[in-house]
Amino acid sequence: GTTPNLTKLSKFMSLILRHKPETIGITLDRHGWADASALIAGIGKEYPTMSRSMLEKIVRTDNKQRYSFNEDGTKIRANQGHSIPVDVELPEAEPPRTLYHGTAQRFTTSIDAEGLLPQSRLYVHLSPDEQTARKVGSRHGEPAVYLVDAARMRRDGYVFYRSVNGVWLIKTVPARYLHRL
Ligand code: HQG
Repeated sequence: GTTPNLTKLSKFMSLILRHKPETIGITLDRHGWADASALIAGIGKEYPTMSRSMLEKIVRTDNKQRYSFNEDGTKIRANQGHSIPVDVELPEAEPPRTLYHGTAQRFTTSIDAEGLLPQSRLYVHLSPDEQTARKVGSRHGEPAVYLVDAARMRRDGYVFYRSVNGVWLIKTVPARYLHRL
């Protein structure tokens, strides 16, 4: 059906626009933009149903609003989640007093010792509510959720960024600001 197909295409787009553009022989500029026509042509080699209208539909309907077009629609990028070092011009933002991080239970010993590290990505990803965090954690196994004392981090000078799709990003979260729920 149409819906699972779009999900599959969106997953493939995440791989290309966040991690491995070389998979389809394209590059990203330093702000993470890919040429939309090149992306469509590249994806089309693996998935012949790919088209401009399908790309627009994916961007419009993606359940986490993962992608954005530039103003004239010639370029496209992922809003967050990159492992390759691009600057998507994230705005600094004032976080709510508490944020959440969902992870797997098996990572908690390490997190309690080292705090949250970005691992393969550019930033640690934080969620605005516990339920979202639990979902994020479930991707990795039996979930565990941490409360992040964002108010105290702000007082201590940490900078938070908010991606256009509402994900909170920060370089690291030392263990002293974490409380396991
Ligand atoms: C864990 C999805 C051991 C961290 C989601 C996480 C998100 C540590 C894993 C976005 C650690 C990295 C990102 C430490 C952190 N020791 N483990 N010191 N510090 N970790 O996938 O946050 O659907 O790179 O807890 O919704 O799970 O792709 O990060 O479990 O927004 O759009 O290391 O990806 O969005 O895993 O997910 P990930 P994440 P999309």
